[in-house]
Amino acid sequence: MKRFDKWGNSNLHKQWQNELFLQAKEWVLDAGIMIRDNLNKPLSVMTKTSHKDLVTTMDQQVEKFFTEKIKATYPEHRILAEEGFGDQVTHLKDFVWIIDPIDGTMNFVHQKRNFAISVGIYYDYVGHIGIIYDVMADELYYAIKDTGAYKNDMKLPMLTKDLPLSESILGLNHSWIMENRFVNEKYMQKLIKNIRGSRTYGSAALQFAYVAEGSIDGYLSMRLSPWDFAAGTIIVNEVGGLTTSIYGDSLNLLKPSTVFTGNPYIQKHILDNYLKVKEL
Ligand code: 2AM
Ligand code: CA
Repeated sequence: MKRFDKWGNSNLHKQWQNELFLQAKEWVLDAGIMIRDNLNKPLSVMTKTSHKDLVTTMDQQVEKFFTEKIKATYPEHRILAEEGFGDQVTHLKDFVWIIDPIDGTMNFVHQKRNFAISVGIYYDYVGHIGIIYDVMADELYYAIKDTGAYKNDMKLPMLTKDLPLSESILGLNHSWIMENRFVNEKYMQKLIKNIRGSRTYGSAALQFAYVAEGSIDGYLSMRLSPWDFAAGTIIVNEVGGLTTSIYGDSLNLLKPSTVFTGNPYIQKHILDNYLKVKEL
């Protein structure tokens, strides 16, 4: 059992921040091995809110792995996790781990790739550690607050400030250009014409990681839950990216939300010129 009493109410000490990161990283890599080792074994797939919203026994097994490890090692830490093995989290005082055991479950089930483990660690409402692990590509994206973001052991450069829209790639799905309840689709169709390309990857966490590494320049979603964006916002933030709702508000880590993360220059430009929101 470990305690972080030394931290008291002050900011995290770098040494402890690093220790917590190393522990979280080890568990994430172990969970990745567990998933890869079981990839071709029979899987129970269940639907949750709709036929598009899937959960498998592997999502549950991985989440249980994390909750058991965290509870045994850091009993005072709380856990907000997708499949319900964590705690009822109503505030982000002290330590909270926000976990998606498999982000992109549909990809996991149908494609056996393009899914990720996402772990964000918050302390007194501030995101300190973000880890996104592309399990099949064995690519670990991570950030520790104020020390930068990394892909494996390569430091990711800060995002460029003067990116023209005509050279930008956006991650977004087709619902944005169809009639929808959030935004005027005509402006979104114009946006698609003006950018270089669009992509749909099916994993929110991976798209945050891609924004951080600059392989896409923005990512839009109409509804994400805290475990989908908890780690990603920390990583994108460390390279100077911006993450807000589509209304330009900062995200609440305890509620589902629309999400728009991206290069700071185009994020603001698109918010102001293309996201013509409808009154709810
Ligand atoms: P998940 O696989 O962990 O559920 C797919 O478009 C992306 O959006 C995935 O990252 C998926 O995460 C996330 N998502 C969040 N809420 C969803 C929902 N209700 N249905 C489908 N995907 C959802
Ligand atoms: Ca999930």
